[in-house]
Order: sequence, then C-alpha cells, then structure tokens
Amino acid sequence: MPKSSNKTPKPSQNGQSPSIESILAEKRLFKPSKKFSEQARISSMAQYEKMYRASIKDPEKFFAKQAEELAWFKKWRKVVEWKAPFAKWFIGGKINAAYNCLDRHLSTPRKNKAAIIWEGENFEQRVLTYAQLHREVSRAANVLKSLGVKTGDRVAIYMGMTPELAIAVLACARIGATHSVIFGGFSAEAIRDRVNDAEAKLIITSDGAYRRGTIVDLKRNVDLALRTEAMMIDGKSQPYGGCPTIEKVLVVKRTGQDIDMFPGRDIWWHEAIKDASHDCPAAELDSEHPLYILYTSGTTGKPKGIVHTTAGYLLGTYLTTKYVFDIRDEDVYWCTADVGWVTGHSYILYGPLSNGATVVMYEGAPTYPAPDRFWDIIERHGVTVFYTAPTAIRAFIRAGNEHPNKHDMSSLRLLGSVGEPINPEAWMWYHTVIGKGKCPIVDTWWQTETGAIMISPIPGAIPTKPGSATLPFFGVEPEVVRKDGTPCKPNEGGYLVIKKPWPSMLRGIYKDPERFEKQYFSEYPGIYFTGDGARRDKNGYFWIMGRVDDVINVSGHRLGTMEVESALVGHEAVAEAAVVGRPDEIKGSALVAFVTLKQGWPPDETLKERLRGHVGSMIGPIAKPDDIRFTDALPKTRSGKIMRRLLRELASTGAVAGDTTTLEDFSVLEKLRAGEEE
Ligand code: 7RM
Repeated sequence: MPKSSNKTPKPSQNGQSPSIESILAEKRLFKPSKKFSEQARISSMAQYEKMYRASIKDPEKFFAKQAEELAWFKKWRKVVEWKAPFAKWFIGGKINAAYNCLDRHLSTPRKNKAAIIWEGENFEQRVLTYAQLHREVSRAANVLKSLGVKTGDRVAIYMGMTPELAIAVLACARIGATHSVIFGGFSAEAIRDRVNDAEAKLIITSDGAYRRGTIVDLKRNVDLALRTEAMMIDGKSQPYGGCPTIEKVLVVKRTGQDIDMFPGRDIWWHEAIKDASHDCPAAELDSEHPLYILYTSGTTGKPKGIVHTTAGYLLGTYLTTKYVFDIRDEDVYWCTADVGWVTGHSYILYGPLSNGATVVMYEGAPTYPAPDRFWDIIERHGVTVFYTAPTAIRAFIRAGNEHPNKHDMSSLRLLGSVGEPINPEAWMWYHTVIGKGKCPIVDTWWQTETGAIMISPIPGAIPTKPGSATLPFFGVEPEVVRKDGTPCKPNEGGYLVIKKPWPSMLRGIYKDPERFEKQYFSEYPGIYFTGDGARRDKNGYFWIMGRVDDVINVSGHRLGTMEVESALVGHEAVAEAAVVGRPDEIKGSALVAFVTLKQGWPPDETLKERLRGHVGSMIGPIAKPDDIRFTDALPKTRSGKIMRRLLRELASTGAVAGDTTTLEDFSVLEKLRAGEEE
C-alpha cells in the first residue's frame, strides 16, 4: 500500500453514502442498441473478448498488427522491451506524430475535410481543413527552426484554446521538439517551475485569452515568470530567478490587448510566420523520441513531469479513439477538455487527428454567455460524439433541463465521460436528457500517466452499468489487489494496478527516474500502481472509487494536497497547513485547508481571502481552497504525522467516527470540533 495513504478504499466515494436511486441505477444494465452495434467497429461481446484475449495472449503480435495502421518512415525491429519499470516500444522504428496526424491524410479524400472546427467564445468561427492545418503547422515549424529550436529541445506552450495552440503543439511534434503545454489557468509561479524543470528554450503564448467574458492576461503571467529582478511578495522583497533557459517568447495576437513586448526576446507570431515557408518535412524520429512532457500533481509539493514518447503514445491514442469513440469519417467529434490537460492532448489532438476525424474545438467557458452554450454548439455543428467530464454534467443538472431541451441534439450518437468517477444519477441524466436514451455512454478511466484510455466500454459491444468504467481496453491487464498484492475477491475494495506494460504508458518522470520508480513501481514491485481504489464486480466490471493517495480530484483536475499546503506555508502568516478533500455536489471534491497561524496574525475573513489569493497566485485559481479553517493546532500522531483521515472526516461530516487512538493530543480534536460549530 502507498505509504502516504491512510485511506482504505470503500465502496462509496469520499465517505458519501450512495442514494437509493444511485444503488438502483448501478444495478441496471444497458445493452448497446442493435442499430448502434450493427454499424460499430466491434459489434458484439464475443468480438471484443476475442480481440482482448488475443491482445493479452500475445501483445507483441497484437500491437505489431495494429501499428501497421500508422505511417512509418522505418519499421521497428522489436515490438517491446520491458525492464521494469522501463519500457520501450517499437524499437528501431522511425515515425513522426504530426505526420500521422496530417501528411498521411493528404493523399486521401480527407485532404479537404475539416480537421478543426473552431469556435471562439465570442462566436467567431474558423475551420481548418487537413490541408490547411498541415500548411499552418509546417509554417510554424519553420518559425521554430528559425528561432533555433532543434530536435530534442523543450518548448513550453501557455495559451488559450485557439487553433494556434493546436498548430504550436503539432509544429513541435513535426520537428521533434518536446512540447510542455502549461494549462492557461496556471499562475506565473507555476509557469516558472514547469519551464525551469523542463529547461525549455522557448515559450509560445498569446497576449491574452477569452474566458467567461473576461480576459486572462497570459503574456503578463509569462512576463512575471521570466522576470529576474527582486519582487515584492507579501510586503517582502524576494529574489527572483526567472527562467534562465528561455531565449525567446513567441506571442500570438488573440485579444489585441496592450502588452509589453521586450525587444530581442519577444516576437509576434503573425510577423514571424508571415514569410515562413510551408515546406517543412516531418522529422524522422525514433519511436522512443520524447513527444511531450506534461506536469501533473502528485503526492509531494512538486508536480511531476510525465514523459510520453512518440510511437507507443500515438498508437494508444489512435487505437482508443478508433474503438472507444468508434470514430468514422462522418463524425463531428467534440471533446470539451482543455489542451492544457492530458485529455486535450490525447483526445482533441493526437487521437482524433491521427484517425482523420473532424474535431470541434471551443475556446471558452461552458456557460458563456448562457447555460446552454454546449448544447447550442452541439446543435449548430451537428456534433455526433461528445466527450466531457462528470463535474460539467453535474453543473448542467443543477442549471436545469430547460437548457438542453431548447436544442435539437439528435445528431448525437455517442457520449463519453472522463476525469473522475461518474455517479449513477449523473450517468442517468446524461443518458436520458442529453442522449435521449439512444446513445451509449463510454465512461473512460485513464490517467496522465497512462496516456490513453485503459478501462472503458467498447460502445457497440460491452453493455454498460451506470457508474462503472466496465472492462479493459486491448492489451491492458488491470487488477484490484489488497495491500499485500494478492487479488481481491469480487466486490472487495482494493488498489487498482496494471500488471503489464502498454504502448502509451509514461516513460518516466522528467529527470527523476528514482521518483518514477518509487511512485509507480515500488508498492507492488514491477507492477504499475495507479493511485486509485477500485472494486471489480462478479461480472468482472471495474468500479473506480477515486484516489487513495494525497491527490484530490477537484472538478476533474488533479491537485496534490502537498502542493496546496506548500503554497499556504509559503505565506508569511502561516505556521502550518493541512489540506483535505470534502465531497462536493458539483466539483466531486472541494478543498478544505486547516491552517495554524504564526503569532500575531488575526484569524479573520480578510486573512482567509488573502490566503486564497496567495494560493491562486502560487498555483492558479483552481487550487484556491473552498474553505479555510483556522485552528490552534493540527491533529498529529506521536511521530508527528498529520492525521489527515481525521481532518477529512471533520471536513466531510463534521464528526470523527474512526479510530483516534494514535492521536498525540486529544484536546486538538475537541478544539477542531468546537471550531466547526462556530
Ligand atoms: C484522464 C485524466 C487521473 C485520475 C485517475 C482517477 C480519475 C479519470 C476516471 C477517473 C473514475 C473515470 N487524467 N479518473 N477518469 N475516475 N472514472 N472514468 O483525468 O491524470 O488528470 O487524472 O482521474 O482518479 O487516477 S488525470
């Protein structure tokens, strides 16, 4: 069991007891309709089982056959080499991910098909065909080259959801520069940490981004991250190192707002690209060439740079898009994630584009200018496959059925869910109100680390149960195990592990092989530990129960409690902080921070707001605690470890029912309880 964990998975999430409706929904079985199955790529359980068995029996043979569907410059010598925890796939092969997403479609009827249908928050529309996207990516790739970016260099990308974001990512892939996309909601501090860890040479950003009717000052955040002079932080002058590896900043004009441009460092994208040639052959890269780094929260204060390489990742996203979304040429596919998260990497860009699909990309907020924006987009663009997160679904339930009911969404044929467990009520609402009872729902379980979907229904084949991600994808061997590694019995809660390597698995934590091994392969030697709790029912279906480590899933975004805690203790008023999750109807979990103050600081509302603001500026708005509780002391064990379980119980239910015998000072608990009643 993970040492950081003191949470034993229980069949209900976050200590919330499931409602009666939820229990009834869980017991229902939804078979794919005959109409859907007949047209689907995999149209029966028997066909799924046959393919799955083949993929497990001889993964090398299975994946070698599948990999032939990608375009290779040179064929691999060996399919896989596994020296736990290090995997290599398609050794000796030469390939390019951007070539597979673009060039190879140009000799087919897809050439003039829409690759990206983009909609701005203010309703602007841009459509890029595969030929046009190829041209723009090639020009941008030439700009990168002219700025001195070479194969193997790292490029940070900090942008809003505009077509240039997709172009920038694919331009990096084209020349073999490893991209590191930083979500546009992150702060200057977060940018600096990530850029410095990756030692990026270039940042691509934009002046600003439209979000919920306002503007996010992206370039200003980049300027703050890069500045080197001392800065006043909370009234104190603090030395500031900036980002010494950054040579240039490439700036896309989106909002036209006033920004500072530093001569010699900052370059306008539109000026640089004006005369760039659209002729830029895709680099012939090794299968294991690092395609990207994406930072994700873990159980320490420092985010981990998850590394994905080229061929295996591409194959994983290609295959899952093909079979889980059952993608076909007529589809209008829309994944509502931001490219700043792994879901956007895999299921806005690499997966759908390598399949030659038409992708909708939306810039703005789900409820802007009105709560029906998503349904309006589905209707106007004729979206057929729609992929979103449970937190969004729950917010839409609350907003009311009148919003979807205003729109004709009969184009939809398949719905997807990702990011956190979907509660059966939300599943049923999605099924009836959005899918009108005719669209299968694929509840896709996977992680930044897994690169691609791991457990999910195959929509024409696997009957679904609301709340279950059902069965593993081809080549994936998950198991639910006890602390000691022995398999759990049906319905017994345990830890979700994956027993064999798979093509799109992470290849490491950037520059930190020890942490990689310790984090993922040490609890169960040689076996990948997911950090999630799960159970498997008597039909073999997986029910994911959420994180069992100190990672909290807030609105589908992963946050490390340690990360938020270290931001809090970085504030001059804070002596100590402990952050836990509390069940939240919309967000899944909300953040509650227990904070002890240094002498002389008044425990008032003003300070709470300042602390929230401080966390916002250290990490980003998503990490601001929903609730801050000042306390004289935190409950600790005799060895000085904060008893998070008690805090979790306090934050969730206001009471502590569990075992408190290891608590060092019982009076702390009394005080915390008293504080709760105030
Ligand atoms: C794709 C993504 C990963 C964590 C993972 C789980 C949770 C994601 C589901 C889910 C239950 C799902 N990557 N999670 N999908 N839990 N059912 N279908 O979200 O790296 O940001 O997060 O998200 O806890 O470990 S992520």
